Amino acid sequence: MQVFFSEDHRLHFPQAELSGGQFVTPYERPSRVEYILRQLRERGFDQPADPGPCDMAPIRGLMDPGFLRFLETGWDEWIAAGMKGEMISATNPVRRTQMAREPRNIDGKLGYYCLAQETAITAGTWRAAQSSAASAQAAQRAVAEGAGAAFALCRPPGHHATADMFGGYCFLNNAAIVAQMFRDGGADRVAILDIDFHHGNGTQDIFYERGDVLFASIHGAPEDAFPYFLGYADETGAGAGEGANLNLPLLPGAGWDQWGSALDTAIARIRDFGPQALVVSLGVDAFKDDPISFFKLESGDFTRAGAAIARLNLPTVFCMEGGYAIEAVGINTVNVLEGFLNG
Ligand code: SP5
Ligand code: ZN
Repeated sequence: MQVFFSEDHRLHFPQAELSGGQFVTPYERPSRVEYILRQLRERGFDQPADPGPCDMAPIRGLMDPGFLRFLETGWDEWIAAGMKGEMISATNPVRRTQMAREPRNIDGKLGYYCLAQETAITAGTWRAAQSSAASAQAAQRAVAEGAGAAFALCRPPGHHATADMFGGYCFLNNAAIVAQMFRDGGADRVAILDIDFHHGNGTQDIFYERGDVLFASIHGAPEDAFPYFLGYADETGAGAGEGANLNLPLLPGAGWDQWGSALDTAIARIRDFGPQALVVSLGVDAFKDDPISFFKLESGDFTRAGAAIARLNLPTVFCMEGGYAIEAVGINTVNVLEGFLNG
């Protein structure tokens, strides 16, 4: 399986994450990928290939122009305004406020485009986000050209980012970009399977009213888990997208019995949908020792998940998402890929 990865992820390394009322070292940190690279190497995967530059055309087609402008120029504006720290949002549009007017002030703009304050923007964030999307795009091209599957070792992750908001450690929605590229390349229907512990609110939102991209997600129930305000089972899609959104929320403590059976449900729905390509939002934060999550998967369960996904027999792009039990992130990620290859 081809692997795509850019060293430019290192340009995004905020010092601060607001967590439990304290600033902590961000859970989503550069060293996560070292553990994944090491497992790939030790277990005989191809040397990761550099993806080359990010193609902004498919991204501009999917994302809000004001949001992209903000990501591109926000840091310079922030510094020019005399701000001293990382870009951490303090004021957001909420119930009964204006949702459609971008403020002129950079602090206002930051709040306008932010969906969760744990995520800071720094000088190199935009370039890192582009390099992450570039890996996803290179994986898509490889699969479109006939590779059965490819792994995009994306960092920062993507599935919380909407067309017009960043947060949940995400800036550009890599899985959504890949799905759209498959559509643009001639696939009539594309499925996205999101196995990250957190609900992929951004991906769901981007495709919610579309019937050509199925989104299926297994995640911590929104009553109990980030991103809290989306991910309920009764969100089934709207308009042309009615029936093309499947949320499988699970309660704290869910292990393989429940998670594996939710995976079977998601896979059955994907099979019924009849897609020509599959995108997997591959988070491994459903692991039992994950510091910010509450499922109980064992490392071996990730191998079983990969094997189950392989039974769909579809051209597949894996995009890396979350996973914060740092020592186990590589093992669990590569278990999914190996389970897929042997499945
Ligand atoms: C890609 C991805 O996995 N993003 C996850 C973003 C989660 N952000 C906030 C999580 C808040 C959890 N707080 C737990 C505190 C543990 N001491
Ligand atoms: Zn996650």
